[in-house]
Amino acid sequence: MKFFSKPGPELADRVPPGQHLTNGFPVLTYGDTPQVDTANWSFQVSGLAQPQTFTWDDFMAMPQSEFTADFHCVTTWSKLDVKWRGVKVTDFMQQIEVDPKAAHVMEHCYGGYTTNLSLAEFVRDDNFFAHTLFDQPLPAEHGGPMRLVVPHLYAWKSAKWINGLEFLDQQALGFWERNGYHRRGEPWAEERYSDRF
Ligand SMILES: Nc1nc2c(c(=O)[nH]1)N[C@H]1C(S)=C(S)[C@@H](COP(=O)(O)O)O[C@H]1N2
Ligand SMILES: [Mo]
Repeated sequence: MKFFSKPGPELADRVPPGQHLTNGFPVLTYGDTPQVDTANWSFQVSGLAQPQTFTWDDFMAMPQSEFTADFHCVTTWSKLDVKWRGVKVTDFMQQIEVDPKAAHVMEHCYGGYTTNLSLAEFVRDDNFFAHTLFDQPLPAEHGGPMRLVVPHLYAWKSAKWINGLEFLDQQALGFWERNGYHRRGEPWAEERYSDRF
């Protein structure tokens, strides 16, 4: 059986250079899968923003949206048309007060994983917090109960088990970014590895 395929011409313009399509949904986790239930889940806003803590119910009370997005892992697999449900980043941003000096964001997770992006890359219409995958509660191995999805960047920016955002005036590096991966990670530009090594 063939799991990875070369895209046909009709899909080729959706698959970034050096990527292959997969029909399954591989799990890519560094370390153990945290087990977090929604009753104990909490989400912290820190750094250059009004400090705030959100519960699961707080997130469920925000506007809920459906998303279909392509997913590109830097290890060269891409999955097209992943169906999610959750909260748009732009809707979430209505709930918080960010200092005008903030220009970067660090995503924090249960388990200690971090990943960074600029505020402009974070606050986009196509980014979202996801709690549902293909009409099922987001499985723990895919980041449940809640993950961020940033479709326009390599998937290591899509933090699983997300539990906080830290707003920063300067760029800081997250886990993979400190370990040789690109600070931005745009798949169409093949920003895979850091140029500092
Ligand atoms: N907390 C956390 N988030 C993470 C990771 C991780 O190891 N820990 N791996 C990243 C990487 S490299 C990828 S490709 C995607 C994979 O998501 P998936 O396991 O749902 O396919 O999650 C990203 N988010
Ligand atoms: Mo990845």
